[in-house]
Amino acid sequence: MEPWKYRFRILNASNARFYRLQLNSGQSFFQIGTDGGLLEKPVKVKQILIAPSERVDVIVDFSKMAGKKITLTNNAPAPFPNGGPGNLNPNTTGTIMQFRVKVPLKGKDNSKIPAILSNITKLTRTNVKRVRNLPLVETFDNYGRLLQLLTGKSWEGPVTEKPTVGTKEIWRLVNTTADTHPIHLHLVQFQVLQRRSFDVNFYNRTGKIRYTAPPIKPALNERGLKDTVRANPGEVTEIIARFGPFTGRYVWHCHMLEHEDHDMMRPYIILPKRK
Ligand SMILES: [Cu+2]
Repeated sequence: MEPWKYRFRILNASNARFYRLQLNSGQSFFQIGTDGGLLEKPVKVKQILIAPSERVDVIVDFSKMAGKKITLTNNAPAPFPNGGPGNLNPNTTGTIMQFRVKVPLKGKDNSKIPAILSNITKLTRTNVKRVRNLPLVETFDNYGRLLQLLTGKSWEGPVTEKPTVGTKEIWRLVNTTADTHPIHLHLVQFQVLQRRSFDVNFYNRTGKIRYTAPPIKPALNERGLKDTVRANPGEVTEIIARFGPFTGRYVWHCHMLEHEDHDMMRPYIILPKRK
């Protein structure tokens, strides 16, 4: 590599593993994009957490690193976030790749990261057509195997999420399980509104959300267009979307392969406007 800035588009294509990326040089990343495009402003971060199917668009500045070797590392536990350190080996899953800045600069580097990258219209709570509580639950099937479900229903169950085309909805992902699930919606790009801890036992008994802490805003590098969001255990993750522009049948699912296959995937239907 040459000693200047490089742009990397990173996709977590693992079945189930999360990565918390860091550069062992202590350098920051400049994150410029999320799943659905550019952020409004670059966000300087020392580490980047990325779940299966999430994407990040980053710039790493190697301009002062001529002759250096820089390793991209991972320190996310598996399963995330409560897995033991035994599942993270610094020599295998803890090491991702190495950059060697050993090619001389070919031309003058005048590049700058723009201060403003895009303009994202914030979706607000006004005129929201519907707020849905959508529990993520874990149980066992008839053979004693783990069964993960969205809203307690299987893939074959009747469709229950039917937004009308062009309307805004808030989906509350109520995670009663012990894992973070990367929840992915087809067709739409959504925005993350907030995450908030709730009383899981109370919810399991009554089906009602009792919050136990104030809401937390999404991280600065999540405040863009997203189609996959990390729904953490014991938290209600609120996302907002305008459903469209097409009608029809789509899906939403956890993007961990072993979860979506058994059976954390549900159809949803975008209905036409009523005449
Ligand atoms: Cu999952």
